[in-house]
Amino acid sequence: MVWVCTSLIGMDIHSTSKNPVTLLGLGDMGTALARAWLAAGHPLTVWNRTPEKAEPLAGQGARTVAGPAEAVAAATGPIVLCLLDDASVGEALDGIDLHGKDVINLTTSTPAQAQQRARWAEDRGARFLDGGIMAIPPMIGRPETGGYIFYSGDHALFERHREALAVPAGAEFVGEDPGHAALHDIALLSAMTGMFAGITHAFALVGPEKDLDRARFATLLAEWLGAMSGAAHGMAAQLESGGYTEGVTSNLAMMAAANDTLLATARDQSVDPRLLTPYMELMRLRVAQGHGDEGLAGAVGLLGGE
Ligand code: FVH
Repeated sequence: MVWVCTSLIGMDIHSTSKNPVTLLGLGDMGTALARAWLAAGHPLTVWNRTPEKAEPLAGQGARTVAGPAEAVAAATGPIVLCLLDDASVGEALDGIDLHGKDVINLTTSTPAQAQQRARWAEDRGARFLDGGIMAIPPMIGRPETGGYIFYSGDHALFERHREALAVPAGAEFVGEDPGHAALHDIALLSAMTGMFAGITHAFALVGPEKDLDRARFATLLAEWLGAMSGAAHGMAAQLESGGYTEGVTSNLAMMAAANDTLLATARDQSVDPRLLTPYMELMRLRVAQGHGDEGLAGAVGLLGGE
């Protein structure tokens, strides 16, 4: 019985000793992050340029401060930035003493901006991690949705705050180069953009068909895209080995020929093919270079970036 009581007291102490978090930026994403940390019992200090956005969080237990300098000065744990863009980070923290502080920037940035922001923070005596959020606000604080955040930069800093960082979404460290989280983030968002372009074209194709069940079509579309997304693994293996014909089941020459059927159908349905043609042009070029027996990996080099 004595042991049980001690154990319960121990649990109690633990639950009230969560790492304090300071959060600058209470837009849609910042507010979702704030709610997740509050729900998990982390003491939270918040600041937002437009102070009214902090009021509901104050009612839920957050401490609000009047300005970013006050928030930073009071911070004893991670200072998380979730602002509109890199320029707003510079504006919000301009002239503020960051010496000895742990700065974690979840604002979407380019890899170059993230690297530059890391140098900027370190020049001011701060430790720095950059993050790229792979989630939308309703996914925050709900692990079952599969949202996560890429982190890169100071690995020791990531480990120090790992528990707090894992509260809003999964925490995935992708390297000590501070630009790597943004690189992963932007690469995945770019792939998503291509996918949305394909979905847009598909709905335009079936658009005039009055008797088509769009909900059923959407299910088929999502399942097909899911099945085809496995091609990423094959491309990665070929790019690693340099053997672009290894294990090819659907070669480029066949796909380029099928593209003519895709374009003819777009024409018949009076659909503008502009979302597809740049990629088809790349495939045609690779075939014209004599690589019709390859899969899609050879097209990567045509875009540069090597
Ligand atoms: N929302 C989403 O779906 C995406 C999911 C993936 C990651 N993004 C990135 O997260 C950053 C914040 O996004 P957000 O959704 O919170 O954006 P907004 O609701 O527009 O809020 C923007 C906040 O930034 C503040 N702000 C803007 N400029 C300044 C400035 N010069 N100085 C200080 N703060 C600034 C703004 O303040 P206010 O307008 O309320 O006064 C908001 O707090 C973003 O990088 C996304 O790409 C979200």
